[in-house]
Amino acid sequence: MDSHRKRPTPHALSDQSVTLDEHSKIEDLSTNTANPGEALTDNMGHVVSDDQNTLKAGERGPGLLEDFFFREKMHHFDHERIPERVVHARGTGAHGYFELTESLEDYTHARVLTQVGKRTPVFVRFSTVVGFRGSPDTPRDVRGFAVKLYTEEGNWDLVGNNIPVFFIQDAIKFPDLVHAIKPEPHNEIPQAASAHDTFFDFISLTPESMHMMMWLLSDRTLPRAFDNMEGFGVHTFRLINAAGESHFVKFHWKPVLGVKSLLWDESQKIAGKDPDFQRRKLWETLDEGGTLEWEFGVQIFSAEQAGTWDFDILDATKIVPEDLVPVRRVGRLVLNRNVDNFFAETEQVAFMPTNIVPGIDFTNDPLLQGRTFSYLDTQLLRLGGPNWQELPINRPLAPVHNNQRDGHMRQTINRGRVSYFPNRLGGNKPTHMGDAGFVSYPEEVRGTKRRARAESFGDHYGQARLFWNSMTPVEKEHMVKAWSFELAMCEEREVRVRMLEHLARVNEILAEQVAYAIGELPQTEGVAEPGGAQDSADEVARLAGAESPTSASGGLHKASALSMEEGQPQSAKGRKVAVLVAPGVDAEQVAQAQQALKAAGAQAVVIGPRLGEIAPGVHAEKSLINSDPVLFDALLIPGGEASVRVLAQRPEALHFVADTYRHAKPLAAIAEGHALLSASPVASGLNVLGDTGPAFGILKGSGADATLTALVAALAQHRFWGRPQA
Ligand code: HDE
Repeated sequence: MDSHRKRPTPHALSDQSVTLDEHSKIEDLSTNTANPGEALTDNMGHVVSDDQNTLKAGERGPGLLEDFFFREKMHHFDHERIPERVVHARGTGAHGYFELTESLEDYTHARVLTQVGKRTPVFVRFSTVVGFRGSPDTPRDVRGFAVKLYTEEGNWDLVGNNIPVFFIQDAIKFPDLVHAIKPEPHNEIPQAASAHDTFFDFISLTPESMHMMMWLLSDRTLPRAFDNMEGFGVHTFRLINAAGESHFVKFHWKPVLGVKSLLWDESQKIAGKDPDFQRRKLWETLDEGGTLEWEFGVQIFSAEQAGTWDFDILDATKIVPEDLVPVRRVGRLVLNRNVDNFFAETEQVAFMPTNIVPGIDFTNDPLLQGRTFSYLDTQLLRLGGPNWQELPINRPLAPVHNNQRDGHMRQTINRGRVSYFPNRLGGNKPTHMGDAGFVSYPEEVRGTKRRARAESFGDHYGQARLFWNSMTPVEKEHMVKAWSFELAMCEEREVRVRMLEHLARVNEILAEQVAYAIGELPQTEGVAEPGGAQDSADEVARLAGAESPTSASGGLHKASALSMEEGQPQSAKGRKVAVLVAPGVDAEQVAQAQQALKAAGAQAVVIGPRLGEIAPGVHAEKSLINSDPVLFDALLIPGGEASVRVLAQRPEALHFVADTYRHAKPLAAIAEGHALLSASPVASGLNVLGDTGPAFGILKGSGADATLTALVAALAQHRFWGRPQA
């Protein structure tokens, strides 16, 4: 631990001090919000008489140039678009607050990390990376998790992802990576997908990406909802305390509802059935008064500790396993408010890793160093000029005083004649605060100028193996399928074969199964037929033992907190259950289901053959025509003989049973409802409809109460793997 000058008491900052609470940013934004109002006006406040007809010389005559109402309206419309983000174009934002529950004052003097109980306003934007602004929410992709904290000491942006590592070690490779993964430039295909030649061509020549690739092709990149994913600051940062001592830190967001994923088949179907799936979920939750919540965690370690590990903490392709440094949970993030206007807030918000506050600092991670340039640079193009910091969503709550002036669309009206320093005319204000301001950690740096990569960055496979070893057999099987899908989509055999060589260096069984799936291996005994059973017992058993020796992993063979199946919180909260009804349905059972699920924080969505009243007191809010099993977490079929008879005649209802079954989600049927399960070709004939059913999440009860209790528990369990397939 290095010790440097003690930080002075910031008495000189007293005129700079602000006191904030969780509502401060919303109050600040409200000075710019506008309501519809009464009379229609143009932008200059002139009341408009008729906005539907242009001014013409005679009813059938030519338009007149003097029609300033028309020209202004059309001019504004013509300029409504701004460039979308070059990456992370598709995103969704929300407001909330950050609350510290445990002080980190031993490690940092940042007020936001030392004032326990303080609620700091935040704006968070979740995003996919590759797709265009209008692309669906659910492709296989890394998710951005960008948090802007409007702290008393200025904005702190923690611009992270839902994966703790990155593809490359040095920022200079970022444009290549992004060019390779974006749609191919000659035909702009494919949209929002990594499964194509240019991406895997690049990856096959960039072995440092193999750890990240294991995460990318795991279920981590198919999050069910925003609050079912973790967030990571990725890089190692520094914390500096009041005594000037430095520690290293990794930042984490842990979802209270646990990390949960969709299946690949669901993700693909949802992209068509509801491209706004996650955006809508967030919107509806907050609109109904709900919240999304994460715990804030830190892994803090010293330079001495880091010196004992066989990987470099400046290498963004490596994690610090939680078994080496446990995550201390010291705060929480709560999202509780939708935006008022998507463009003004979510689209115009500008995140920058360089927005940090005193007490936090960068490290020499060469990826982070490059990011410190790119984000500032990109805002100029996207937001059009140097005054984008003044946009309501971007401006800090901490006061701003400096000598910067003018530029496009300047909002601030700076008083006085002084816009330089030093000055006598303005009493030398605003003043430099010396050590009471942001001071970079005075790390001693020495070296020969070189374009080089440190040797300590040289192990590209060790942590990829650690990740693979840490997966459950089912997770491994999903990864085999994901790799098989992605490589099968590559048309160039050379690319596929090069990738197999890298896979073999991670794990031979993984490589062998993928090789078989993409036709690079003849039928061999012991290799399961891919694409058959969802989780064929053979394949799963074989993968259970498929492990590899690790390196660059701090001596660990497996690491905790990597699997999404183990150690995650389980909760029925936020889950949506499809309740299939038709005339004659047992209305009381429907009401009981609505109540029981609501009490568990879940939601029953009544789906009928058509919308409206289906039986006394039973209203269908969705119909078989505009709903689909992939949009729900479970299926419930209430009793009522006539109802079930109608449903059994509808292919959509049978499809509900089939897909819910195939996707390993809970299926519950009460009394006569059992008949719909038996009517489905998928489940009929399989012994899961008997005694073994509950183990597979097939819940058949004669009464509502017991079935609903079992359903709530099954929802929390999320998936039931290993169901026999017809
Ligand atoms: Fe970004 N990244 N990035 N990135 N990134 C952008 O900035 C960049 C990286 C991340 O919701 C851009 O304003 C470089 C890692 C998020 O508005 C751009 C490198 C991580 C968002 C940019 C990286 C991220 C961005 C595009 C390699 C996780 C969306 C628009 C050195 C720690 C923020 C913009 C939002 C956005 C550059 C790598 C996270 C071009 C050069 C690693 C969440 O500036």
